Amino acid sequence: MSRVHAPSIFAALLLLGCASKPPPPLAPPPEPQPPPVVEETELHAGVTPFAFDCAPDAAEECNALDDNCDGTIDEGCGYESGGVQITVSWDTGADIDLYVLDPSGEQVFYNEEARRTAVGGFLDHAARGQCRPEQPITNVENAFWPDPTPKGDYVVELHYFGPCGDVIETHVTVSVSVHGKIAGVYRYALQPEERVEAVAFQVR
Ligand SMILES: [Ca+2]
Ligand SMILES: [Ca+2]
Repeated sequence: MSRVHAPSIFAALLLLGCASKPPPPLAPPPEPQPPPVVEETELHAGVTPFAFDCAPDAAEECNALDDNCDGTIDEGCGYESGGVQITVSWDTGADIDLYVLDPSGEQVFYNEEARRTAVGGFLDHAARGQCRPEQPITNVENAFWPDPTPKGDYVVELHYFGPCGDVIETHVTVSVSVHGKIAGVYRYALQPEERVEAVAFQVR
């Protein structure tokens, strides 16, 4: 005569209970979000949109331009892109600094304690022109924000910190990429010691 142990009956009942229980409803898939859009771009007097002519077969250079039209600025140069990427370059040995006020209300810039903001902004490449000629890529600064793109206001400020040699006007290029697309390319002739809110835009 076979014996049935109490734990076996318990296990069988448990299995039966599980089998008769309807599976929990699946969570609905997340609603697809519309891609972010850039609105209300404002340019400081003297800042001009630059119709840069990219080419898909071009080599990507470290120049604050999306040479190969893939929507990412300067990939391969050692700094990052993301939900938002803002890159500046300039054409002299001057020390030019990029400041960006972002939707958190904080500003990223070169200072070690100001390189990150609450919404993930990060100035990951600072440069000092010919003041630090030993530095790699001396005339590009780059900041990026992660995906999903933080929504809100961005203000791009440029500062001619020091000439590092000849005190001369410096032509600065600013490129903005949002969610993998170039949102704008701008140029401005920055004067020695000038500090200017060059470009402002909203991401919605
Ligand atoms: Ca590119
Ligand atoms: Ca480039």
